[in-house]
Amino acid sequence: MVRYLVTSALPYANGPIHFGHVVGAYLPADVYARTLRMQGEEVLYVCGTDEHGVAITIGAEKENRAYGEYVAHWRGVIKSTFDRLGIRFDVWSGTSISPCHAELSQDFFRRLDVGGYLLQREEEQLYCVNDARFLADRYIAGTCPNCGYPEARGDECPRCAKWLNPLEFADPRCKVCGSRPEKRKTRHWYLDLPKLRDEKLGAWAKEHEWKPNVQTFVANQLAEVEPRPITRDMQWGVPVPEDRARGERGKVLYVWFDAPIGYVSFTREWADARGADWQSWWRSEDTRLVHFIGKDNIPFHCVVFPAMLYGVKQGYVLPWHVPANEFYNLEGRKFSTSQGWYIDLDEFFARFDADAARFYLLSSSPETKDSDFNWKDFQSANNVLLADTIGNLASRVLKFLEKYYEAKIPALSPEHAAEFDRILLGECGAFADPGVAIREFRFRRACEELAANARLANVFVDRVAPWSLRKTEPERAGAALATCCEWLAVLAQWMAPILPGKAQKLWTMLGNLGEVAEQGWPKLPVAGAWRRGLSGQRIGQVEGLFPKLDDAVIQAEIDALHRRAAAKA
Ligand code: B3M
Ligand code: ZN
Repeated sequence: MVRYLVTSALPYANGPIHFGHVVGAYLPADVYARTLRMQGEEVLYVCGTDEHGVAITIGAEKENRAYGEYVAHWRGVIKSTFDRLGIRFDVWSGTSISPCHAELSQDFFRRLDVGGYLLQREEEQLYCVNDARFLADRYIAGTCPNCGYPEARGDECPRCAKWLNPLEFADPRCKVCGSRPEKRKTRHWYLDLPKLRDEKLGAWAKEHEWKPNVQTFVANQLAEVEPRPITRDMQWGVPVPEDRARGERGKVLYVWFDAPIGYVSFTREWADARGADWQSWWRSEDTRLVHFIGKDNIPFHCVVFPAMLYGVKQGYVLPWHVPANEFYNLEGRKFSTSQGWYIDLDEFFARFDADAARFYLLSSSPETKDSDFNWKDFQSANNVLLADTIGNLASRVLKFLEKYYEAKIPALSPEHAAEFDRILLGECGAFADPGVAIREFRFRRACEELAANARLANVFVDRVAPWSLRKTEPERAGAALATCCEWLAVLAQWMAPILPGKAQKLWTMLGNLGEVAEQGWPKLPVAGAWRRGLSGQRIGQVEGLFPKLDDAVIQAEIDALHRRAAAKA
């Protein structure tokens, strides 16, 4: 049987995550996993933090904290943001703590080396005599040879954005101690990507029908691919395995080499904890491996990691889909903590509802081009699509039952059922199963369809007008309301992956027991064969589902954003 192995890019344990990350790689994956589960598929959703690399060692050193303690802090902070957003992984771990991660990463290196897919090359790099270490890119400062900016970093110039080779600095400086480093020879390992492309990846990449943005990118990347260095001279990371080091010391695997192996080691950690078989997930033709990522991670997920998975010759599956998103901005500008252009998520969740945020983020997500979080659009998604459309449908139907039908779902004769099916399913417009769009990674569309489905049900209510029928034809009015309740139950199930909290609330308000997410996935209703038979059921406590957001509340957020950015500037 097919199984879905779903991953989200492992966030760096180096700072908080923002809505740009959330909408790029986490929220769509969570919705995808929840939907497939309701549809009866076997799904495993894997994530955790990426905890090695220079960005992290510099971050920790700045704060004078031990690396392990520093990454543990961010691992926890990031996880709590995901918890608040209702993003639920089956396993959450970290590359510096997962029990088999180092060993497995070394095993990948070893097998690639034995298989002839690694090259060793000697090169010159800057070495700080004072600190007795090689300086990886960001540990070096100097004057930009391109624009003359005196504080350029070893990897790029923050002023002119040019990628730099630190050997070109006339005045290189060690960022740790300020002394002038010297050039020394060092040997590094490179992954022979051209060879892996010619053997396998080139043909494999052509077999796929991925999103056009991904497809084009990968084709270009493969055409000009070169061997890539996969080791670094530093202490923090997975050491190059001794039996393959050929006398070299003080070298670790490059962070982008070990990080994606985290998907495998975290799966193994999950499986070991419950006596399950991790190999049936990673080494089985039945597995569909789906990587949710932002577009900057495409090369590693579509070229480098597949090359590694193939090169170890262990029967690993290669990715089935890589639904990469474009970039997400905030009110027309890049999210930037240092420039004050961000949304503090603690403050956000103190004031706003997580489900409303999920819905808005998905309905504005950068699926085919860059897009924006925009406060006014958030307000309108909440007020118009959620409150006026979905919330209003639920509350007008259920409040009426509370008031005039002793809080019970009324009876429904076969004649009335047939009449109302004709109207609801035939005359109000075409309903859409949002699960279809979700399986195609079209989350914006799924959100539109949820709202559109509720809108059509509102058309039904307006047309049949049970409120005015109640006095003249009480049975027919009751039957119409029962039809609405049946419809609301379907809607609650369809809402569950995107709006898990509100879907459960609606489900319970209808008087249903249990978890809505465990009810399976409803098919598109067909006349005469879609009702579950709710008549006679006592409804639950009726409450508003989506409180409206006032202009003043939204304006205050916009003002605060601009004030914070001005203060930083
Ligand atoms: N740590 C995330 C980033 O580039 C990076 C992803 C790793 S996925 C294996 O922001
Ligand atoms: Zn130094």
